[in-house]
Amino acid sequence: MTESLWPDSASVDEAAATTANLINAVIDRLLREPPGLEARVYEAMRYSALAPGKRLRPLLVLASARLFGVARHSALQVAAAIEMVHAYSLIHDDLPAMDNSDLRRGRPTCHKAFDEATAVLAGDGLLTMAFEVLTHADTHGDPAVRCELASALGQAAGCAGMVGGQMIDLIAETQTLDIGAITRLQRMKTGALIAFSCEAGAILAKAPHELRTALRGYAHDLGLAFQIADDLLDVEGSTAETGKPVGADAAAGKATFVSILGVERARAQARLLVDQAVAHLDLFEQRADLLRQVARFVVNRRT
Ligand code: GRG
Repeated sequence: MTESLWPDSASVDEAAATTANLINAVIDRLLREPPGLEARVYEAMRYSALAPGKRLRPLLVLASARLFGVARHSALQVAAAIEMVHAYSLIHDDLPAMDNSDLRRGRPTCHKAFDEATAVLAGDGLLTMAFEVLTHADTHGDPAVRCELASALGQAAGCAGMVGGQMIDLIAETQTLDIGAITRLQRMKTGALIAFSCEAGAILAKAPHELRTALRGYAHDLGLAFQIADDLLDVEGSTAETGKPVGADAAAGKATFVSILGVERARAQARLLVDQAVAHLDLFEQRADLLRQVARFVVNRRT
């Protein structure tokens, strides 16, 4: 059971450290390099997926799965699959055709360490493997649950979610968006995968509708708070803290929550969203304390 992953009294830092170790071990196992020439794409996938990151999405999966006593192996497989999708999105986002970024997670980006074609393939490999993992019989005994996981991830990562949001983001480089359009963009680009991470435990547990709705409400507010924190870090953070170039949004002339609201109002909005996110968890009483802590961590983070 997921209960045994960390003690009830674990702080968010302890739970995050445990999550990182466990998820890295699962990804390491899933991405074992084969002997053939295709080993190069595995090497690039490992380079990006195992690079040091917060593992926020896996932490959300494990914390939500724990609410329902989901089997540890199922939760870890799903958490690893989501982290692989996240790693794919970062690889493709950094490509010259998109953000053209040289630094990610404190290291040269995948296309710099390898080459552009290999980076495209590494992203493709991670995305497709995530679905292979979710639909593997080993992940959950019930085929309907596996099907629902794959369908929900497809919606979150695809054109109705992350890919669609990224498309709008690219358009935002040449077209000014208002706050409503930016909110929708961010909800799709980063919020959808965060929402799936929070709901995955409920899907695995076949949890009742009202509990899933509560988690969705939490995730919705958390996703926007996360994005505002990211925008604030782009203005106030340093490359040493974030492991990626800062000031990129302003340099690209992109409207963000911070450019529209200003630093103070954006910070206040992020705090308000966290309070709202936490309020959605009342139904779970003290069992959701870790998710409450994660919400606070998301807006106070410096990385
Ligand atoms: C290429 C389809 C496609 C999508 C890319 C997620 C994304 C869409 C782009 C990433 C660009 C970016 C910096 C978005 C802001 C929010 C975000 C996803 C930050 C990175 O996530 P963290 O902070 O990173 O969780 P770590 O490295 O800690 O995992």
